[in-house]
Amino acid sequence: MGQGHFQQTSLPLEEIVSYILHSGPPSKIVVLTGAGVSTASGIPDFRSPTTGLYANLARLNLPYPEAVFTLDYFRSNPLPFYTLAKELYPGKYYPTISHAFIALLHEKGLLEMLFTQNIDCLDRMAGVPDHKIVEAHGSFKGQRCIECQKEFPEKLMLEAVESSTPVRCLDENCGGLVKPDIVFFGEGLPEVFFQKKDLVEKADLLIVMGTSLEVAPFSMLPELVRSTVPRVLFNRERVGSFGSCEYDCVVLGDCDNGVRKLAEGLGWTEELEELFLKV
Ligand code: CNA
Repeated sequence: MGQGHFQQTSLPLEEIVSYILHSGPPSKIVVLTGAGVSTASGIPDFRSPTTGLYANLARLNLPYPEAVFTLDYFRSNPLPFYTLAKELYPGKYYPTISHAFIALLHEKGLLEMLFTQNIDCLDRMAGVPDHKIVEAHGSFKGQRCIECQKEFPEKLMLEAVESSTPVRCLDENCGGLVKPDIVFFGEGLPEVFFQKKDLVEKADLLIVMGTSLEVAPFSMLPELVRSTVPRVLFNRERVGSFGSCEYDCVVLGDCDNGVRKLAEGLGWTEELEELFLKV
């Protein structure tokens, strides 16, 4: 949604601190994340103007940047995807303070669910357990043939990604290309996304971090919260409909700074920094 179509409002962060500390406390916090929570770890996002992946894809000779994540293009030329996969593959990067903050919410019994668009598995590495994460766009956790859907061995996938060499299904009768279980444009989201999205409707607090909210249907999640529920945005830019609701709190800037401010208000600084050092 374009900015300026509505009166933009923002609650001060102190109001959120006091809501968490004194109104219950809210036990159902839902967190939504995107690539921006991982940029501080060194993984580029998609859409940041000069540092994002889309701004740096010229060397891959793509017809348009998103082509790298479309099945039709992948079928005709899988090399650009494998080149990018090498950059994004888990194992080279470490969680940020924002990931640690989500893990801390879990430790405190306040995290209802994390919905992430990220495919980097850094939330899990920070200590958020599997059952509290919905990877809306899949992840590098598994891989399969795009034609017959047969699973492919992880070790061979790792070698393929390391050498940026596309691999094919081990079934000789098929021979389809193999890709990690990340969701391409035009593919359906994992069933779990639809099963769990009612948790957003029931949330007592929504925290959104590091996403442009450009990709549907994920981008619709912030619209599902009840009208009296506060929504907090930690992002470098205002996105989606943030600022249009009475209980929105918009904190512009790096999300690591935003969560540190929130943790400070809550008196959690020491625990957060300790948890961050451990991950
Ligand atoms: P995006 O469209 O690139 O948007 C990123 C947003 O985060 C933008 O609004 C930036 O301004 C903002 N941002 C960047 N760095 C920071 C920061 N340090 N602090 C605060 N805000 C910041 O990425 P989305 O996640 O919204 O788009 C959805 C795509 C991106 C998903 O399908 C992902 O799979 C995909 N992606 C994931 C990764 C990853 O797993 N780390 C990396 C790159 C892309």
